[in-house]
Amino acid sequence: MSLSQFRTVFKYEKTINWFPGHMAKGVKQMRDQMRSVDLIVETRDARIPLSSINPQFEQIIGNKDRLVVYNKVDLAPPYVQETMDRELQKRGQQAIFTDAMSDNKSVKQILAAAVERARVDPMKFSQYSIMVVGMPNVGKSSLINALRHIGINKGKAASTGAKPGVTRAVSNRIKVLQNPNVYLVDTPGVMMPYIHDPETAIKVALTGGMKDNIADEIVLADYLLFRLNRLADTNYCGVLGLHQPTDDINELMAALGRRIGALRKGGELDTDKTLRYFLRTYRDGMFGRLCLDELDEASIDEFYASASSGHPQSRNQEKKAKRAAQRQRALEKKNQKSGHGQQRAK
Ligand SMILES: Nc1nc2c(ncn2[C@@H]2O[C@H](COP(=O)(O)OP(=O)(O)OP(=O)(O)O)[C@@H](O)[C@H]2O)c(=O)[nH]1
Ligand SMILES: [Mg+2]
Repeated sequence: MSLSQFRTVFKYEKTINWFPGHMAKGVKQMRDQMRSVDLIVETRDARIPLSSINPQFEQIIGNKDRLVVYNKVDLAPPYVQETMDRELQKRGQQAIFTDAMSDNKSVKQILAAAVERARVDPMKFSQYSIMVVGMPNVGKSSLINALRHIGINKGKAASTGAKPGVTRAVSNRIKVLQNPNVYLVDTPGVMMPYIHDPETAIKVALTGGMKDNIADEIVLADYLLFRLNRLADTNYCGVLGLHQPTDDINELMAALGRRIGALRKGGELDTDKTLRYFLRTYRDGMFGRLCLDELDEASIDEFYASASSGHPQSRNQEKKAKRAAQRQRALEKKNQKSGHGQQRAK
């Protein structure tokens, strides 16, 4: 079968949501501290430039001065920068594109933007405060560490990790520059309380914004395969040692499992191990620089129109999801009290 005969739509109806207690608490802390902050650095993931926009931040940030940072540009194709720069400018927002791990020059632009703003107001020169917000795992804490290293040559001040939900609460002020004195506040990654579109949730989970056990790993893998084929990017065959592209995730798993030796006793395929290998290979950027969102003008306009409409048709579902999140938090509390913390749905 050739690529032209492969699926053109991904059929998946189930919504995936993740809004644990520390996020609700984090939102409250952010709101409480908003007054004392001069600038919000809203961080997004360049691999999903639209799906990593959390509309909840619009309410939290309000009219506060904002800088949009697209991080992980090293994993995204260059056209993301060009397109989103243009689209954000149209909407009166300033965007910076960074690689927090290995490109100091890109990160330095955040300091330059802060210095420019702090110089305008002598009152702000002695203390300019920035709050870094964004969805889980987009690289907020890594950016803060990189800024501190660049600005005052000091070591790591914020915990980072490859899993979402590493930062659990709003941090104390972290100094990143002297004269003007610039301080940053780290915040926990915050997911939308309810994700209306199942495909958006899959993209967020695939890029590491949700724990893998919240989403169904086989669905993530199947979606990834669907996307790679849609992009006509068959690079994955070479990387995984497959003879030809396939549209069937089970076929891919079987071939890959055999190739990496992920077999249980009796020669049965170890699906979990094979799935993890496939997802990790993607997340490490081994399939190349990929964007999971459609970035043609019509799709972007549709995204913004739908975000501003507030999805009225889904209000009931949203209420239901909120109640489910409340129940989940109550259960978490109960488990913690009875010493079964490890069973929490994180
Ligand atoms: N390739 C790449 N990886 C990055 C970049 N920035 C951060 N990371 C990695 O992404 C993962 C998440 O980074 P964190 O800084 O912990 O992300 P966070 O947004 O603070 O996450 P939470 O605290 O869980 O919300 C880590 O494994 C980082 O090494 C980047 O620009 N490029
Ligand atoms: Mg963090």
